[in-house]
Amino acid sequence: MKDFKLYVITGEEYHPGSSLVEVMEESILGGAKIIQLRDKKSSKKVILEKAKVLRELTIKHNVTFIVNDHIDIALAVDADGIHLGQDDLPISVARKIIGSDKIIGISTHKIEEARQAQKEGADYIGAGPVYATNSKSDVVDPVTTSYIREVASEISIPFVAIGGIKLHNVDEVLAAGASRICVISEVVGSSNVRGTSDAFIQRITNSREVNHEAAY
Ligand code: 3NM
Repeated sequence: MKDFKLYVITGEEYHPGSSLVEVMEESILGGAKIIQLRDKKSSKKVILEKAKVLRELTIKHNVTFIVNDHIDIALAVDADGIHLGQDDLPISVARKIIGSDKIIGISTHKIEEARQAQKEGADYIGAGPVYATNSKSDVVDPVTTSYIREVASEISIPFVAIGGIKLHNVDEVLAAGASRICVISEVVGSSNVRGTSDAFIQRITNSREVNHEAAY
């Protein structure tokens, strides 16, 4: 998969006055290179419509598009990949359905899950929640930056740090070894979505330079 710094997940409850496409486009204009459609409440029919709109948007901006949970919807709109939870279909089964060219990501909350995901052929993992978050129900306790350190030192596939990450704490997540950040509320709930995305990109870029990582 292509490298990226900022991955933004939809969270429509955070922007009641603005449309999904408007907010996600602003996040892209601020520098997000991966967008994920995550909707735990709507019917499949409604999620499919949102997926079509976001597919169009992400093609327009040459941005990667991932669908959370619904492999059938990901296939129907030709998304770039899917994101799974620990209780979803195993990666091997998802891979059979979606094919070898698509991206499969999975949320992990402990190192054993991260190792397993890598072994099973995940393209990337989520590592979190680093901090407390209101954006996910039945979430496990915060894993803290110590989990980020563990993943950064042991896991070779790309990982995104996620969960409660804000501009005020992102530097410590980056210092712990993350080089890709995933957010919902801090970006999509911002009164300046583009500016907030851009601010994340600056922080990630600075951290990568300090750590002598390849420029993106
Ligand atoms: N997954 P916010 S935490 C969708 O730890 C999601 O796997 C998590 O939202 C995990 O940036 C999370 O608003 C919510 O905290 C992230």
